[in-house]
Amino acid sequence: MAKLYASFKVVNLMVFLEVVILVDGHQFHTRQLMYAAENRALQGLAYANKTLRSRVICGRECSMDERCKSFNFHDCNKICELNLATRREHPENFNATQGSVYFDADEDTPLYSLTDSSLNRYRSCKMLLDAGYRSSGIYTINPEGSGNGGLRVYCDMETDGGGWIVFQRRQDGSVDQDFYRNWTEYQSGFGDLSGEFWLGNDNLVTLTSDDSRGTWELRVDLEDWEGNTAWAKYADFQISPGEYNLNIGQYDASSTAGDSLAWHSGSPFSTKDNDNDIMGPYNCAQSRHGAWWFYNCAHSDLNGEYYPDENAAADEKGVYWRHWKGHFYSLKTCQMKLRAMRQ
Ligand SMILES: *[C@@H]1O[C@H](CO)[C@@H](O)[C@H](O)[C@H]1NC(C)=O
Ligand SMILES: *[C@@H]1O[C@H](CO)[C@@H](O)[C@H](O)[C@H]1NC(C)=O
Ligand SMILES: *[C@@H]1O[C@H](CO)[C@@H](O)[C@H](O)[C@H]1NC(C)=O
Ligand SMILES: [Ca+2]
Repeated sequence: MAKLYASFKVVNLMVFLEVVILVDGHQFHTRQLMYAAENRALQGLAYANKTLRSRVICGRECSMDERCKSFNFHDCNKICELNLATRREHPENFNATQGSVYFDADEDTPLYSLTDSSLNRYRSCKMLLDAGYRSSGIYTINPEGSGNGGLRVYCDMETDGGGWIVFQRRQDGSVDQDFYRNWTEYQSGFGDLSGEFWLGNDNLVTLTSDDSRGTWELRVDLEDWEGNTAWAKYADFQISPGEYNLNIGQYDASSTAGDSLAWHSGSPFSTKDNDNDIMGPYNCAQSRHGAWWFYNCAHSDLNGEYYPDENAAADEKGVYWRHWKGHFYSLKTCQMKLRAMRQ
């Protein structure tokens, strides 16, 4: 019968495991070095998950189980994943994943490390995608003008080639009436990046600021209550400082949702407490319960009230995209996203 004991030290990027094996009273010492690749994970090959305090303890778990060929440790949630295989055996599953570290016994593994200094260079989800980050999720990017801490964003790495910064999402009404908000809230953004949110008009200005004019595309993804989806795409997306005017270029003619936004191009943003529409004292934001680039009101209002079904919105207060489902149909889900075309 064999027993395993292990002790550890962390030397830089390695976990050093000293394993003492007792076989029928005889002691064998083996030393195993585990090498780290930062901001990487081998995905889809875990046979066990545990919540553990550190990467070192995760390494101990791995060393005590002979099935374990490598492990991932996720710093944010302290999840330790023990894997049945290595990155060499499954290179297609070896993904860039911000905030994770991957370990195995291969001394080339640190060559695949993605360091913090390289992360700081990524100005957009597209740059992260090009650097090998293929999983959708929350990342920190560092667009020019975003300050030291960078900007936390949700990257959609799957839709239409990936690399999209999602800046608006509705999906279940969990923030419900909460999209009927004031100017300051739309300015700074609100909600939860993994659920419903608005990223913030100031952030949109920062991302699409002057010298990057013409370098962003806009995509809108919509879903109705029968599971049908549609999308619309535009070139040259920009939000200007001040009143956050919407500027969009060419509508992509292969889009399936119809064009319910070009009509709004050039218009300033309006909220219930900051009326910039062209309807005089009539306040489109208040009558539609939304916040949008209202003109003489709207062909679309994806920040309208969230209804639990399609029919509730006979008053045009819903989440709608007129050229797809009409202005009385309140959609089930929608997302708005932008992607860098060159950087
Ligand atoms: C580990 O956890 C993730 C998500 O938390 C889950 O998707 C995966 O199936 C789990 N794997 C195992 C082997 O339990
Ligand atoms: C990891 O990458 C592989 C290959 O690109 C992909 O199939 C897989 O879905 C990725 N894993 C995750 C969690 O995104
Ligand atoms: C905007 O809404 C927030 C949250 O409800 C509130 O704290 C703030 O005072 C409001 N600002 C204005 C100018 O009404
Ligand atoms: Ca008005």
